[in-house]
Amino acid sequence: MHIIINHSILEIVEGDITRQDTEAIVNAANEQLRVGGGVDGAINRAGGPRIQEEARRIGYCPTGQAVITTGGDLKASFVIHTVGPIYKDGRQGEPELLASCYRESLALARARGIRSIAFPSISTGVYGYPVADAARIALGKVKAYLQQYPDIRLVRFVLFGQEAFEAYAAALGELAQE
Ligand code: AR6
Repeated sequence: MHIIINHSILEIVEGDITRQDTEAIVNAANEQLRVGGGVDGAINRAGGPRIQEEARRIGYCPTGQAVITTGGDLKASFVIHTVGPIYKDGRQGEPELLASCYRESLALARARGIRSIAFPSISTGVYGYPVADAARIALGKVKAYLQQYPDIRLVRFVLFGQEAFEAYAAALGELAQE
């Protein structure tokens, strides 16, 4: 399922982000950039130790920001690590911080000349962000970015499981109507 924005593709698929052949994939990291569970654990397992070695040298990433490392053994050349907000009640700046994750990840990709990128659903696992709300923010932010900067040609959301996919499909349907 996809929509076209300018000349770029914004698509959603159900699957495993570690298998994607986009130039970069995005990791849902923590501020310490220490290997955790969820998608972070999966990316580090599949990509091997070089990713964590570089992340360790970088050392820290504030919530809402993004840093970049090698993709190690992954098909993707780069991993962009962004730190989503831990969800409390939605009134502690979580929407703005989540939007910032997508904006900062795309800005970093663009600065490196990366033209295709895959995102997981940031913050909606261990960090507890309600997936329907997160989907609207994620897709809305990416759409706005691609409208402004057409040089990234493909943004793919790789959703883990049917529930996440359906939430993103509903949000993408809403975007397509706008
Ligand atoms: N491919 C795509 N999505 C995945 C995969 C995968 N292989 N595995 C899990 N997901 P989470 P967060 C989905 O918890 O909420 C870590 O410990 C998952 O189903 O990975 O931002 C970090 O180190 C969910 O929809 O990230 C941090 O401490 C989404 O990825 C903390 O978790 C995000 O879930 C970050 O929590």
